[in-house]
Amino acid sequence: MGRSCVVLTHIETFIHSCRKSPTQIYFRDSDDNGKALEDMFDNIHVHKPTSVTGTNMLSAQQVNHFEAFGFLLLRELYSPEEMAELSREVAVLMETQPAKSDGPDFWSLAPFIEHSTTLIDLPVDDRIYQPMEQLLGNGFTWGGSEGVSGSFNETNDHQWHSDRGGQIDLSYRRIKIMIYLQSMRKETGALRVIPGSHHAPFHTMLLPLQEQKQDTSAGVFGAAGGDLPCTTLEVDPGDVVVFDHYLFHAVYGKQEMRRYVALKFAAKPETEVHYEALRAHRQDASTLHESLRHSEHPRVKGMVEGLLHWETKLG
Ligand SMILES: O=C(O)CCC(=O)C(=O)O
Repeated sequence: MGRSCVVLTHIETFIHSCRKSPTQIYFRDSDDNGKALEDMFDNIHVHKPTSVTGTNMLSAQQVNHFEAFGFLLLRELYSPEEMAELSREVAVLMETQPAKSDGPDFWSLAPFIEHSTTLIDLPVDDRIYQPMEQLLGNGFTWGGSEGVSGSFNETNDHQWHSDRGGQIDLSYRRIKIMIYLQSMRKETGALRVIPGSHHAPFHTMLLPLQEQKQDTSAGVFGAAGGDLPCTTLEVDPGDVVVFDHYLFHAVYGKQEMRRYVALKFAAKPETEVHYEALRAHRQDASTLHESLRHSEHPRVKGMVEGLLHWETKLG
């Protein structure tokens, strides 16, 4: 029997259909009502809403938060079932794709989701696409993906850094999304961020951290990296972290089983300088996977056309 998806405003409208077939419900009402429905009917699964509008658009407050602090933590964006499926597919890719491996316990591949017929849908799904359109604007572009397992160093940390450190003068917004497959807390590998460090004056003051040695932070600020003031984005599977690529971030206490999928996006490249900035990080058209380059999906086409335009123009 097929599964139906019902968006609800009134309880009466769906009870009949629930009796007939397994039903997934996207509920706009309170969590209490959703729970009561699950209790009443075996074949109902209630999804918590990601926004009160019934869409995946960020609220004005979330947009303000991103602008001011440079990050968002979106809770329970994916259901446990979706995360189980995602984890399975990630594991398959990790077993079958040759990767850059810096050690027995480290595995990484970029591009990553481009190798999967299911994971490739992540960026066009409303839950990712709509927030990216809000934060990056029309014509935003695909910036590639990564799959990572384990730690690239023996200290199981990633010292403070910005992925686009020193390029702040470009004011060219680029975003990274982290989908972690394990729960993480402050001392066990959760991503730490320095709120507001994507703003030019603050960013510039932190640039000495870019050296990323074990004693860099102590040398610059008199405090070990693990003791710098920050916000820790503790996550459980299903949560999603969104951060500005200029933001300073770090990780301490990575655990043995630690995996994530990263999705990257950028604002529409308006100038040659923007495109060259993408090229410097292998986010230009030359790295576009064939399945994206030739996709007929309107959202994918929109996300690659800026790159293809500059490729034609500049080679
Ligand atoms: O391992 C993580 O959670 C963050 C990775 C990171 O800092 C980076 O890719 O720049």
